[in-house]
Amino acid sequence: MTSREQHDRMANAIRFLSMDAVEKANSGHPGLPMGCADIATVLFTRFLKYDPKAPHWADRDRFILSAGHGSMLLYSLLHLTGYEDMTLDQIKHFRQLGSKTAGHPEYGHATGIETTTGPLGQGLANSVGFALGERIMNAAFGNDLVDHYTYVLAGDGCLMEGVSQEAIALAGHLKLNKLIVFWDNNNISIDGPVSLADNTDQVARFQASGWNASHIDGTDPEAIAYAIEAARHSDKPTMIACKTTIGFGAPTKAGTNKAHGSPLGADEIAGARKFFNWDSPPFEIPADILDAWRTAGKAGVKARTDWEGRLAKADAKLKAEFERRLAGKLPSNFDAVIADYKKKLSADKPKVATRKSSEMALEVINGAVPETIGGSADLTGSNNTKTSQTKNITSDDYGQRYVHYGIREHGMAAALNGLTLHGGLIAYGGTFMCFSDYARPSMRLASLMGIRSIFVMTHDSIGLGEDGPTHQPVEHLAALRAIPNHNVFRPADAVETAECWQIALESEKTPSTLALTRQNLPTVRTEFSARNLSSQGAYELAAASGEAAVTIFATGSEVEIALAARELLEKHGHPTRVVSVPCFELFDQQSDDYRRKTIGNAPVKMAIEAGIRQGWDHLIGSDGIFVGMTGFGASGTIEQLYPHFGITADAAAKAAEARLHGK
Ligand SMILES: Cc1ncc(C[n+]2csc(CCOP(=O)(O)OP(=O)(O)O)c2C)c(N)n1
Repeated sequence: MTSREQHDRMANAIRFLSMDAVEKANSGHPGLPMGCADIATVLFTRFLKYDPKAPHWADRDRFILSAGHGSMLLYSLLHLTGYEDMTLDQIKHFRQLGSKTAGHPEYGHATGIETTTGPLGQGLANSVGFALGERIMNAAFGNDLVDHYTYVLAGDGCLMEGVSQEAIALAGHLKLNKLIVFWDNNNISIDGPVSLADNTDQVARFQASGWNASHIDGTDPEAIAYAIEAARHSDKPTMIACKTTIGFGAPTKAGTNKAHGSPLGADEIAGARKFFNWDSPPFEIPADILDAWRTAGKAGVKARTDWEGRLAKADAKLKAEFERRLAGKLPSNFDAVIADYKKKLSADKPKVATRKSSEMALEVINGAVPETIGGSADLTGSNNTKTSQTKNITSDDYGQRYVHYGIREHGMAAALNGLTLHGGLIAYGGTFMCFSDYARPSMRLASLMGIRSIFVMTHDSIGLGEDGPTHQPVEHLAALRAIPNHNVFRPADAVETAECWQIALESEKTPSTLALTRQNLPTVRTEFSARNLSSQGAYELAAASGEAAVTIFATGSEVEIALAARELLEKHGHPTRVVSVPCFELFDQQSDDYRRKTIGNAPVKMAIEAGIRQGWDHLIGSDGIFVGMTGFGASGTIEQLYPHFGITADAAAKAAEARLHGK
């Protein structure tokens, strides 16, 4: 049991490392670590189950710093408790290029960083996925292997962001009782007191969403411990409103926004040294305090080795399956399953919407890959995300595979990231493509983190018809393609859809978006190819009858139009080839040779896509012909809309001929 004095000195070690690192970097946020040091110390010395020597231990508790600007709190904790890659040198190089101690915690930079945070609210929203992932894995593998908590530290900013409400409501609904959130209730944000912009009764708000919530003194270690203990035995998620002081200990800046996001300055730090009676020079931790921290960091070794013992003794099949899933590897027969399915599709030649093709592919995938977790933001019947294997996950039954996320696209996308990061699961979720805008902040973070979240975006163009321009994506393909490390797939038929799903599942370090149609499309890949042609990003689907005069590039629903335009042009004596382009990003990764060959030298290059032109010039050149959208869509039938916007085979063929004739 740590004495109060010992606790204080341990907490002060966090405070001084944070102050010193921000000071040396000449930028950063000292206020949060100084205010929350007591909470962090109690959690990491008395409750959190972790082992710095085994940072990836599957059954560790997760700690998520949702208020990512307070990154020095996390870096200090990782250093003090003995994470090997979080050296003092890293702390001294806080925010410097190439260091692990980035401005905000970045997943993959250092061990112990469970998710990338900084965009406020994301960590909190991820945590719903983490906590749900724990319950799902627990249901699959039992208490012996999976039984851990998810702790979150969130600030006023996290709670003000809209995504927090989506997350809180979902967690309350699913009764994720092993989710414990500390709210750094310090009344201060950047502009000044929180009351400038918000007067929400946060405790009442959480309670209204099905949480336990109560106020405590966030600087009183016993109050913190008592609240955590109670939270761990709760049947609901818990929010602990911790009254703290931003920049606690800084003589004039504490309790003000001046302590939020800039170095305190030499005078304030000198004052804090006096206040805390801390006479060590910058970056030096008194040996007894460092020892105490390192001892705390070893407390989880027994729990970890006990767990390893249980895993070693587990049923061999269960153990192998657990390890496969945690390693993120697909079942060994996966490729064969997809190949068989593709063979069948090329023979059957179904004429279905790609959202339906996606459901058909998922029926095969979900049968072969037990770790997929499906879901939709209240558009299940439209997104076709549910299959025979995926029954509803409820607060009474986490042993199922489908999440009704409610009308919460952003919360869903953030939860998908949390499920993915938890490990052992492959999570996908659907909405209308137009509402990818509502999910985009989390989609971007999936790309930044390099994780396998999968976003199913149906109703991917004006082809959705009468719902009109509010629902018709126009710029969304370009906008999503603009995100680095994000595979945006727009398959043309059932075969390409199966291939794109296969790539999405196999892309362990890249999230995927599947853009899928509402309208039916014929099978264009009528000849079976064992190779995944979509994995090249673009490939010649139909060759020209002679030396190509025209190359038409198209994606998704417009491949059918491109093929019809080709027919017309060929009939008029213009050899024309069609290149299907299911994924820009993958095409960009091909060899120069393949790219050159696929783009070809036809004098006329044309692209057909029912979206905006942006991004296409790198295939068709700035002088290429683009048949697509130049503004918003309209409400009408699909049969009216395509001709209305000039996206037809006839219009495409005429445009190509005009160009061939020099007009
Ligand atoms: C989505 C998003 N919007 C804005 C910011 C910029 N920002 C960083 S911290 C902050 C204020 C946060 O206030 P609070 O959570 O109370 O943190 P504290 O001042 O207590 O450290 C803002 C607006 C951000 N990081 N993320």
